[in-house]
Amino acid sequence: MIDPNTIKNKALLAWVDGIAKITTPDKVQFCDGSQEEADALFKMMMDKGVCIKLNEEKHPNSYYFRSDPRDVARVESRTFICSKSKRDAGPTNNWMDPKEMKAKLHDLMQGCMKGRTMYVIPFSMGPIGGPISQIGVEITDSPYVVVNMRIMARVSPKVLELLGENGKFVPCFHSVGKPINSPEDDVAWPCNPDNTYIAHFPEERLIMSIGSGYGGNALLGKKCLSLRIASAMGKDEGWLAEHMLILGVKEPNGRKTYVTAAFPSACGKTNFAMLIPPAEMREEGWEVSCVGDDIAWIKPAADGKLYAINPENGFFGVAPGTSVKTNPNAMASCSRDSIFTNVALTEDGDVWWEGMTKEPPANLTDWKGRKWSKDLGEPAAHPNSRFTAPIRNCPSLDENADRLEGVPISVMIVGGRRPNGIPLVFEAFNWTHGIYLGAMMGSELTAAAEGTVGKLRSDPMAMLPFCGYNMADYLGHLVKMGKGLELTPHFYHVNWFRKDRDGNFMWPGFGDNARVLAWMVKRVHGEAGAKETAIGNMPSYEDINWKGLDYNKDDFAALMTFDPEIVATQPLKDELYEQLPESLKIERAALLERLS
Ligand code: OXD
Ligand code: MN
Repeated sequence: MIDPNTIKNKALLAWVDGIAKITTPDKVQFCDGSQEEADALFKMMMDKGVCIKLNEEKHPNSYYFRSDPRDVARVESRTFICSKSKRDAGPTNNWMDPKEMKAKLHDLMQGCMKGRTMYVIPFSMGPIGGPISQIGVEITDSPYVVVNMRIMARVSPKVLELLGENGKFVPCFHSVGKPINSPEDDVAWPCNPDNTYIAHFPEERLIMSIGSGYGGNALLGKKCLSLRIASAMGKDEGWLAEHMLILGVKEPNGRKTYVTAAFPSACGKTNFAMLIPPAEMREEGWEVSCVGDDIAWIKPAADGKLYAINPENGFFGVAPGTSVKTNPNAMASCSRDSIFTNVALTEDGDVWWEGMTKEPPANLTDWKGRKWSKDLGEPAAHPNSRFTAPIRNCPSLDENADRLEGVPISVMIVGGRRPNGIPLVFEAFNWTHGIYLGAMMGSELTAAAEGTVGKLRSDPMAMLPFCGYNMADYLGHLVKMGKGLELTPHFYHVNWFRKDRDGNFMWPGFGDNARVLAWMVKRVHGEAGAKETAIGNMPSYEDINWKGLDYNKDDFAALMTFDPEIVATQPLKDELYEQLPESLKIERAALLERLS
């Protein structure tokens, strides 16, 4: 706990005071992010039946939460960009006039924290004091948010020291929107689904979220600050906030190359970020290390290269499908000091989810708190159930993950879930062509996203739900960012999810994706071949390291074909396409010409 009398930043104190007057909490607590503080909060929540401490032997220092079944995921339909002009929010965002939104929120905020504690969380996205890092302060009435934020961000009194008297921070207001007017209101997972708003004011660098306590709706450092607000900052200040993982590839000769990759939600970003190369490649000396699994902040440095940091300090990973087989590093990351939300509970006080083991253990309690059996016809863990795990637990954490200046980026990857017509990998001819590929990205929807399962959704740079301003202007900013660089990263499009006629995946994926990474890295250093095609440069069979994988030449040839009709499809909304920068329209014309 921080003594408010020690806080020098007047703007912060005035903001907290103003919010407290409107929301009328019982008390205000300034958080220091310490273990003692978290222990006290967990104890308070356990005493109230809000969470369960997991079996200390199986998952030390870890806790289990179940949400209200109406509050289980990000709600894109309730997420708004409130720029002064509608045009600046663009054709892909929900927009509301800032004055109108504030008036609406102001009504909902009246007394909304009654009976609750208001927590004030000073945090840094990125290493504290780093040149790419940013400071935020979240106000919340959810102790669950406090204990998650201390894993996902750097919460520390040092942040306030750095702020000093006049330092700037991004104010992040959050409330579950459920005042305690009578004892019945004091439920385990308070929320207000009928009045949920996740509002962003990019011009003011302000976030206001009310009504939901789950994930990106409530942990405001993540999608709200690190993508929506940061993308708007980046546009004004000449940097990039991307929905990208960051990893390092070490070759047998010891050379290290850093890679970022943008994939839409539910495309295995965490798995790719924590990839372990096949044993035969490891024996040769290949290593992959993790810098981050979701977000990259990227800035040009004085040497004319792009440098990236992971603004986060933890993983908020989708649990189902994660196992010691698919992602041992993720399993190790959440093996202790973690929080689990909406997974299933075993009879000995441990967690389980679909895909963790082939057979579910006996006597599970499901995410809704029911005795679970297969006959229920529903999964025991919610498909969007999560682990919140400290990044320091990741066995493959990169040695430079905490470097203030970030790591130099030589490769950028985009891709999605494409069952048909798109090859495993191809290389863009140049930066602008790469951004074009990112702009035209699409992915098949799975249950984790809102929408129809199996439908292809256009998702430019995987930023569709995360761009804090006009998507067309954002794509233009990306093109521009390549201009002044001494060295632009090589750009690639990948597809791990191609299926054959019988619906089977054609590529093993997971660790074997290291074979694709190895080719990319060699390309960057001018040491691997490629043949030019209409859509980009592609590896031949001989260009790939096949040690330990029996994958024949014909299968590879089939995997690398493309369907010109699918490639030529323009998936963007007409309104967005119209607003695109001319350079991307020229890329499109050139592609159509090459295909004809
Ligand atoms: C996430 C997402 O949770 O992209 O990271 O939806
Ligand atoms: Mn994400």
